[in-house]
Amino acid sequence: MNKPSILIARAVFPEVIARLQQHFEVEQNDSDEPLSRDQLLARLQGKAGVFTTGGERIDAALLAACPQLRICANMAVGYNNFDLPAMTAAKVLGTNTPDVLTETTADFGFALLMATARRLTESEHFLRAGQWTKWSYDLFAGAEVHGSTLGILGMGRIGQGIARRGAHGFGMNVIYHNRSRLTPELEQECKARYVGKEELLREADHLVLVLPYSPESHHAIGAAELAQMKPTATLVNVARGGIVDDVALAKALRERRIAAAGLDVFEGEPKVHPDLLTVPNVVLTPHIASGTVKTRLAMANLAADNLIGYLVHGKPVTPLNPEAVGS
Ligand code: 8YV
Repeated sequence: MNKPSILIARAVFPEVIARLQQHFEVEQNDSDEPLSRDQLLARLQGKAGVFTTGGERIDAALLAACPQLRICANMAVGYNNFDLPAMTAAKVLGTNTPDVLTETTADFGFALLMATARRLTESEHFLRAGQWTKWSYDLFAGAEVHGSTLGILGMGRIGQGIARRGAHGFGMNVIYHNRSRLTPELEQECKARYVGKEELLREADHLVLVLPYSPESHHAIGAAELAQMKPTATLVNVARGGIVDDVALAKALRERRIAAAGLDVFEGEPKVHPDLLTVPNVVLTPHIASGTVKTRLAMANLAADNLIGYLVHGKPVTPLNPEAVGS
């Protein structure tokens, strides 16, 4: 029997490609460079599945041009690159990679919080530039982490992981806001108290964003929200670019409306707004929150499991819209 054909849209672990080759005719983009929209459309012709990495936009126009496509397997937990209703209408399955990255991403969220509060990169740049000539009482004095109030906006699995680290590891007072409230058991486990968004903004010493991107969460943190935060507060975004209004944030940082920010994601990344590159009180990382070798390999293998599960055995592992295909 002929093997189904799939496209791997971006370079990925060779061992994962080898696994996929056991089941499929595999065409792959060997480069780290994303395919252009036209290249993606051309290379998807005749393919039953595509391994995406979160950057490839799958929408109604692409689906109409690729009628043989049956599954898009994202190597990411976020799937804002998928127009899921359009995929469901076209009977195309979408899958993502939940759970395998939760703890690693929560580790990084906490690392970014600490680096931001304790001014890690700003002080390192100072030292590397040869500017450290003496000790002084307020040299890079930052904000306290232990015992302070940790605010979390978006309390899914990663948000809960960050809450646990804060409450159990650093004795923090954890408050959160989310579309839906956690069960009392989960609230107790995370030692987290549900509050309204305004109270969250007002009370948090450190505010961590972990909510999915959608038109509703676009610029959830803009000038008005930043104005409600404490001037001593830090803001951390490990969710998606576009949730924060980067221009408003750069202005708030420059004017010390808030003390500092830690950003792993940006509007229009990999481009970073030039205003953010020139303010000193921001820690910037290139979307690496899930980036340990073990976790990235687990994510890639889960995306592969979904392709194999659905196209070979009719059963995907982590489907987003199972109703689309009755699986
Ligand atoms: C990915 C992420 O590395 O899982 C997500 O949603 O943001 C990251 O873990 C990125 O999306 C590339 O696939």
